[in-house]
Amino acid sequence: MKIIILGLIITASILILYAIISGMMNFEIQNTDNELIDSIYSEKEIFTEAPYSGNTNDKAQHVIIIVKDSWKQGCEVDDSCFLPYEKIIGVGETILFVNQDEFEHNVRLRGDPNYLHFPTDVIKQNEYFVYKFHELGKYQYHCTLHPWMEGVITIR
Ligand SMILES: [Cu+2]
Repeated sequence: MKIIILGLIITASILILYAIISGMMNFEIQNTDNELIDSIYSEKEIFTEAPYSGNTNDKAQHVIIIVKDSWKQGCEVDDSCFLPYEKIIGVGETILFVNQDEFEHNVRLRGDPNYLHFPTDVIKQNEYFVYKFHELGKYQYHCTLHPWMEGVITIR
């Protein structure tokens, strides 16, 4: 009987510890995005918003990076053309896309002829735009100039 109770206490402790650690990790991931977003907004001599871009004036909550040298084929091998490759966010949340490559890129959802940064057709180096996602779903997106550049956004 004592052994069973001891076992339960140990199991509960491990579960609680796991919850605390995973909670801290989530916080860190969120925090990393926030720091990057703040630096993109504040370093105006480096980063500029693409003209007439995005579908919101809300501050960005999440970031997707268009990775340097993704204009060259090869980044698709380890899903590193857009980072993170898959982004999971909530309904009504915003993502800032920033182009860290020297080449121009665009972002288009599969099956949608409009750019997310409509009506601007390209995002230049160090330009960004912010897009708000209103509907649940799993969205695949790509760059039409470099079709190997793909990513996934999940809204839940
Ligand atoms: Cu591209």
